Amino acid sequence: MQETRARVLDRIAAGPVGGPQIAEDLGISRAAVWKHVEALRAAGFEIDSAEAGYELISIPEFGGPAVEFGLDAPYEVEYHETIDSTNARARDLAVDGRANVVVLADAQTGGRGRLDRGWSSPSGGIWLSILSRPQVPPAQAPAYTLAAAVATTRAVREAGVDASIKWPNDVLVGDRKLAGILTEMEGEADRVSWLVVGIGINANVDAADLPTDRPVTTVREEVGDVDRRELTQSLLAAFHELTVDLQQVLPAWRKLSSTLGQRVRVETPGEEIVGDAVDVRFPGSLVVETAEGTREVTAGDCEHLRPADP
Ligand code: BT5
Repeated sequence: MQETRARVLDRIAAGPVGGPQIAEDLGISRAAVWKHVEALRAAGFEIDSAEAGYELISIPEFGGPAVEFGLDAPYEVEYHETIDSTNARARDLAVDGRANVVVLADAQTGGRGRLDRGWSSPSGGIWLSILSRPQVPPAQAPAYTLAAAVATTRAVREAGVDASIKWPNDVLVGDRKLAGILTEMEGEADRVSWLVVGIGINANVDAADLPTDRPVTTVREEVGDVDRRELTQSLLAAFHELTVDLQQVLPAWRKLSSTLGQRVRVETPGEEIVGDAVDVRFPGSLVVETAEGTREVTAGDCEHLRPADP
């Protein structure tokens, strides 16, 4: 949201406050205040103008201004009712030189998973991509994926969903997938140029509208519909807080992961590794004890095996 408009909104939220008072405090004209109020109303903020001045009655349920209002993280939020892919849009913004932008959508028509897989994104979900330019080497990018999984898991747990993380980036309830993360970046040998962390949460959607090739679930199925604005704000605040100091990520991830202690099969680009997942190491590799010794796996698809599986 434009900075002056955000300040007008903050004043009204702390109100009731008269237009002339806002104009004086912010050093703008009364006409400008009125224009900002009209724009806020058009964005869905219900603002009463009574004798005591402007009063904030309600905020929109979802959308860019709604998520930005009261957000405890330094992101601008660009909202789309429908978009092909928030990751694709965030990449375009990266090329334009932007940073600290969250692209958020109600629905995606071309949502993407890893390795060119598709990602179903019907209306009612939380589909978002966080564009940032962290001053770190590209090798540390996996820590952001783990941070996103932690932030997502914390946020959905606050909403009452019993979620945990399957290495590296799946948020599951039991063995059913609730959310996925797709991290993309561009960088040189020693520094990330831009990083896009895409997070898709099956929030207020029916599981019947999602693919059936793997077990899936939604917040709606688990606990009923959630306040998407609150969930998104909580997720973004947690992600920001974790990524300010990446050393916090692994301890937080270990606490929320269901992979550690499990027998796993990891499909890596070159081979299949089977063993016991014993730890995760910075910036995000999985340590697996196999029959041939200890392996550290940096990327791949992980499957939890039941003890009886070969
Ligand atoms: C992921 O890929 O889990 C990463 C998903 C990232 C999606 C977000 S939404 C916002 C942003 N914009 C984008 O375009 N993408 C990101 P992967 O681990 O490869 O899982 C993909 C597989 O999950 C598919 O092949 C399906 O089997 C399954 N799948 C597809 N849609 C799903 C959904 N909504 N919920 C659960 N599973 C799904």
